[in-house]
Amino acid sequence: MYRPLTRICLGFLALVYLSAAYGQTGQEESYNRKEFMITMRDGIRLFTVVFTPKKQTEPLPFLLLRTPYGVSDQSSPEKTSYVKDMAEEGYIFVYQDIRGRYNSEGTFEMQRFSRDKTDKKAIDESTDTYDTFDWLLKNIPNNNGRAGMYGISYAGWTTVMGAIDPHPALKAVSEQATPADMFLGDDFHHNGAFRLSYGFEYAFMEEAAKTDSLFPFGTYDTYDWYLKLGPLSNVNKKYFFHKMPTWDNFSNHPNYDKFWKDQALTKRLDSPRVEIMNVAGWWDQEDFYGPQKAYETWEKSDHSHKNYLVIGPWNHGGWGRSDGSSLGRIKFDSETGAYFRKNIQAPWFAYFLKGKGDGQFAEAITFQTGTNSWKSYESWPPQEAVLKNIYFREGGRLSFEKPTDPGTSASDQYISDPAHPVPYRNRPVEETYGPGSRWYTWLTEDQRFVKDRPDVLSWETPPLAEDLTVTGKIAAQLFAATSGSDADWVVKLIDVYPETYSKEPAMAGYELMVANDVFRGKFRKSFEKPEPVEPGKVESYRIDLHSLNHVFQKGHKIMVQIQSSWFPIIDRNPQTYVPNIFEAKESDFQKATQSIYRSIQYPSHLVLSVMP
Ligand code: PG9
Repeated sequence: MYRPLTRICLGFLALVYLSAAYGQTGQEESYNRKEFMITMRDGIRLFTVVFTPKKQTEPLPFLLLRTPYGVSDQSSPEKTSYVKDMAEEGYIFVYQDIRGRYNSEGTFEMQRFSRDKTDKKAIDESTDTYDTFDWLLKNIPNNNGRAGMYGISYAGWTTVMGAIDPHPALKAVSEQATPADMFLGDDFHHNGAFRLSYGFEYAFMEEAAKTDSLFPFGTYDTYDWYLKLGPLSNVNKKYFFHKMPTWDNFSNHPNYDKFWKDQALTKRLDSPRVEIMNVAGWWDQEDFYGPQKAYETWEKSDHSHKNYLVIGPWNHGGWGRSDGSSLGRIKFDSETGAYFRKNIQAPWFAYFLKGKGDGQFAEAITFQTGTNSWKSYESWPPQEAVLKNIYFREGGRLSFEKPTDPGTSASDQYISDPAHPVPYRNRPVEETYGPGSRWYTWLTEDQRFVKDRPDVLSWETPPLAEDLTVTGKIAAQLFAATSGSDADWVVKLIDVYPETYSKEPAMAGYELMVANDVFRGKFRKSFEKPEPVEPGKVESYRIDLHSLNHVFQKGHKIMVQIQSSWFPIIDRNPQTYVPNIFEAKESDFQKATQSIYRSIQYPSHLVLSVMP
């Protein structure tokens, strides 16, 4: 979730109220604030806050953000780091509560489906956006007839919804961390594996009430709570009682069926109708897949060059809220968030909405980690990258040389026990959005915390003799067997810092995950029609690790880790095939022996896009 302001702390709200007129600095604000209830075509009214510059000298464009997280305490644009640079330039900033949330009327529907266009009375997020612009153009004076939209995550997704069926005034949008597919790669599932802690807590947060609320765990380390929960069917039996529609949708749609496909962006996007800047973060813990998929999908029919991509070294929404000079313990040598806001986001909107500047924007700008530098590309992924396989070898080695063992049995094993799942981050696993939560930086955590677990396998190269630049798509090709009839495979690509690291001695030996994902075995042939895994049979698993722009520097090592649980972000696979894990029984959860093969016949490897 990305919210410009956190609402959990009531004392903070009081402060916001007091500072509404004068801002936190005590200086008078340079924007006027007005609230409106804007009527949609079906009579439902949406709560909207409009900020106009106090000293407006020319007609200005609108910049609209639509969110489920509440806009009434939105501070003045020039005091909001996310849009401060644009506020100085002058826009009419508009914030709106979407249908059914906070002060808006109507019913909230999680990622509302697109309307049936044959029904003239039907509504969806696109019509709500359209009706809002229609009203704004007529009722907010001194506008220049042009509009933009932007927003992170849910507000990135509402931005996409505004752009697929745009009002004629809408000229440019920046979707940032939009989810694209909730079964394949974003908040709720990855490759069919259910994101338990996120799905459970988010469904409660959005659907228990009209305003956000945290689930009352009563346990600080939610790892224990989720383990004691037992089978997922206990959620409705003990806590939700079928009152959270999103949870019921998870349970009723365990496979990639029409529900997920109709919701996915690949089904909803055609050619770009307005200028679009897609923005993603390399360590986005929620929607890393989405913006890349949105860019890729639009790119297929981007005949008039309207589609752009930016990826930086950020967590979910990090480009909006922080200076971006570091994430967790990882430093980037410059203020990457501030750079994005000032030198990418602001000029981009200024050109398309105000006609300022030369309009020379690179197709793709991605931050290269390792060297810590911004790079521009004419296409993404860059065409000059060459695919290179890096193989799992005997003795825990990782090598560009293929395995030489002819046997079919050359493999490494571990036992995966659903009663002792591998934590996805160092415990305590605080409630996702709870006090003191380290959710926001977990993807950058030092992976040494699990390295010595017997159910986590690692393979690594010797220290590199020279830099290796990986830019573009990457994937894992596993050949694996299980003694059970279903299994999860978690793959992590890790940059291991040198044992002596003079640049930052405390980072010596740090194991930084630079790519990862999980794959639920029963979907290996089809996400629509899962099939049990045959116990003991070596199966092929192709696992998309998305993309990367990272330099493994000379003296660093490349490591791959494999494990079969990542708890509680991913629910425990029972390791016994069940058609619907939401209906699994306690007795379905069984230990299994997992084998990862590394032979001539079954050469497990990662496919890297290496720059020549
Ligand atoms: N990741 C959040 C979300 C977006 C869309 C649907 C469900 C969750 C968010 O940050 O808004």
